[in-house]
Amino acid sequence: MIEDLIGRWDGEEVVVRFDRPSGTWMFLCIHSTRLGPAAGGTRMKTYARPGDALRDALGLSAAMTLKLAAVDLPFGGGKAVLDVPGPIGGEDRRGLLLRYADLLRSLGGTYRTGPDVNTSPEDMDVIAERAPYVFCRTEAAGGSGDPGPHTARGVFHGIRSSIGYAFGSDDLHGRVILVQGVGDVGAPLAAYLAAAGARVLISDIAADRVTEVAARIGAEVVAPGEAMRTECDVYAPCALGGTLNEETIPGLRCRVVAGSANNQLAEPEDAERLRAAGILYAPDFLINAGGALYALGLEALGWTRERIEERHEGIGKTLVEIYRQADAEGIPTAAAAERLARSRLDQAA
Ligand code: PPY
Repeated sequence: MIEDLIGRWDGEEVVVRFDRPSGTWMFLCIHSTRLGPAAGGTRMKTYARPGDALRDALGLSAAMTLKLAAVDLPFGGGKAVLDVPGPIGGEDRRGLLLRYADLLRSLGGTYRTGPDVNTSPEDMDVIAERAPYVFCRTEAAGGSGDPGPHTARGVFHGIRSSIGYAFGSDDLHGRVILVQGVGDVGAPLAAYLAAAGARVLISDIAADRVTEVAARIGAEVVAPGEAMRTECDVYAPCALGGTLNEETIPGLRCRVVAGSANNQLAEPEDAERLRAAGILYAPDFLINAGGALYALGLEALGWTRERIEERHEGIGKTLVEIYRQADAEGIPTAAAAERLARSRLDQAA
């Protein structure tokens, strides 16, 4: 299984460690350093089998390469997955993170990390005790803090531009937008959309969270099992990836798919399935680059907040260029966005 997974992957390096004290498999995937050191978050999650964690890390690292190239950042793509046997907190979590930090330090800066699903700026503070290659520490510790709301900002601009392209006006008043997953990115996104006048529908498997967000921003709640079949203008997947597949795409009742989740397509063919269904798809690795623009811009490139907001607006502008190219050539939007990213990678070669 491992040889198949890594054999089919086109990245540079995989580092595997089994952490005996916690029973955690660590997979650090350095997909590309062509544009600069590999950057991407560290995900903590429990998988059925370690091979599933490796598959996730390999795919997520490749998406980081496309993301950072698509928005022209001088970084390559990487991702790490910590496949924990179950929820881990307190001193056990701290011990795991410190041992992970030792491994990260041993790579000498080839891979630089940050938060992802189930890791926080506080976790980054712990890692930074032992390794210098960490973005998004807490602001109290001198880092850029939680990138989630900034990813949401980029997605917000991306949704507005996508609506403008699909409907001829980017006014959000009266537009129905379904945000699936109201966590670290989905909740601030839903708030931005509601403030701009959209009618926001939200769903989440965590009932307490969805109730709280709905009351706070004035959104309507949709049952998790209904989300993908609900009629709306925009479906915004903001939870885990893979929701767009052969089974779900025919049931979609939206004009646009534009959300923050990484690796939304279960397989590459789903890009063509969306196109054939007349659904405008905002390529995930482009629309969700706002967190990377924020963290790397602020911490590595010395950008001001104004410059970051401009780059977040730029995500929307780039999407429209991609849509025009894809329509003119009759190709999926994901193919057009990949071509943009690959042209930057080829230039650097
Ligand atoms: C992502 O966009 O999925 C990231 O992992 C963003 C990121 C990039 C670099 C450091 C931390 C997080």
